[in-house]
Amino acid sequence: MSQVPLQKKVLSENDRIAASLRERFRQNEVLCVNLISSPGSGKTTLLERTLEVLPPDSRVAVLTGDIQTENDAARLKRFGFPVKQITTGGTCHLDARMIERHLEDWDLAKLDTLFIENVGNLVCPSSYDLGEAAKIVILSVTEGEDKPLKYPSIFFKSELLVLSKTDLLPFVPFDPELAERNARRVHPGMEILRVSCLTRIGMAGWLNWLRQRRCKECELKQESVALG
Ligand SMILES: Nc1nc2c(ncn2[C@@H]2O[C@H](COP(=O)(O)OP(=O)(O)OP(=O)(O)O)[C@@H](O)[C@H]2O)c(=O)[nH]1
Ligand SMILES: [Mg+2]
Repeated sequence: MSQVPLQKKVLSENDRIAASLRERFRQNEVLCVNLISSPGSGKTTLLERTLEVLPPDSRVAVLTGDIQTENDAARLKRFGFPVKQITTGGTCHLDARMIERHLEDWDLAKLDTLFIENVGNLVCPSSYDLGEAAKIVILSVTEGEDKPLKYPSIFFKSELLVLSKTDLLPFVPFDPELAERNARRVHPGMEILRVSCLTRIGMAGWLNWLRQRRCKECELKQESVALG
């Protein structure tokens, strides 16, 4: 079999599992978000700053993906919420089957929000639906304003852009307005938040976005129940 049909088959199998995960998240009213960025843009740090301010009884959990090591899970477990590492052993993205397998012994009815931290990579994760309600792309200010134009797929598919490490703006030649214009050239109307996990400026906006996104998910569920 040539490479193209095989890849199509893999992706359609992934889509089938992702659709069943999406339905399970919907039934259980779980907001699932898929965080995607280049290595080191600040996915785990954003999750650390998020988990540290949540009340201890918050119904959140994290699946964090990496090619090697359990480092990110170890960082995130300190906050007391359920966290699992998915180690891909070389694969440059998470796929829906990995998510399904790692959810086997978690009761989704006990969750409101599931964070998925994808493997650090701006390309491959964009092709794999994980059943999430929203993809979120993180771009740090040390990466260059041109990245939305060079890696358009993930910026097009993501609902939200988090421009991270904004505390470094005085020290790097990076024009945030240009980066945002580039993101909106690829994805008109894209939501954008500027966040520094160091100073925590912008964290309130991020937490508010999460809250509102969760409300939207619950409203969609109620609408679909009302429609029968
Ligand atoms: N100055 C500054 N540094 C940050 C910020 N957020 C993260 N960092 C630093 O950036 C580095 C990488 O952060 P991580 O959160 O590990 O990045 P990641 O995206 O999870 O990395 P991978 O999982 O390896 O892809 C660490 O040294 C963080 O301390 C920020 O807002 N400001
Ligand atoms: Mg990480």
